[in-house]
Amino acid sequence: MNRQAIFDLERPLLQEFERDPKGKRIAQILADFAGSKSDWKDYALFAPKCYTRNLIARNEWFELLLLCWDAGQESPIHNHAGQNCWMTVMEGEIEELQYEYPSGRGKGELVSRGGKVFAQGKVAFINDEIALHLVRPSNGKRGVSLHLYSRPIETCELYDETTGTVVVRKMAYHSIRGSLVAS
Ligand code: CSS
Ligand code: FE2
Repeated sequence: MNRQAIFDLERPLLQEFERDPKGKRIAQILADFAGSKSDWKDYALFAPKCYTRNLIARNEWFELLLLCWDAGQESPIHNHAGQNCWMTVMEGEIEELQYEYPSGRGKGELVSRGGKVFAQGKVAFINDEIALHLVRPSNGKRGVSLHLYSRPIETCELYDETTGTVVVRKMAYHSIRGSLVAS
């Protein structure tokens, strides 16, 4: 099997959004990629402090990121700035815990909707109409996931689980197309 360059994923994804802005075939394109041989490991960079966000491609339609989660790392509970988010598992297993979007802001404890574990090659989908969520690797092991946001996300809201308090966070990259970003 030929080794696929991860950067070559941008073109078929872009063609799909130009064909269908809702991206009906996006999940299949990502699942096929997760099952193929690729150079994605060259761009999977971990950090001790926090999971990393490594930019693979960005254009007017979407942003494609490789997220690397060391064992024990997790995202805050967050929303997706009104955008659609697809997540494919490249390595390990990734757990998603969903929470209800509060009808009022800062209105106390968030309501949990439970969780789901995604195995390698599986694709998850979320947006603000579905839920808030927290993402982390499962089974005490590290994990890598490929995330597509359409359209790109500049900021998102973080929610405190016990108080429902919201803060806005500006999204940052750990690396861009393989080059570390100065912090
Ligand atoms: N939205 C989080 C990852 S979980 S979908 C992020 O982009 O950092
Ligand atoms: Fe998310």
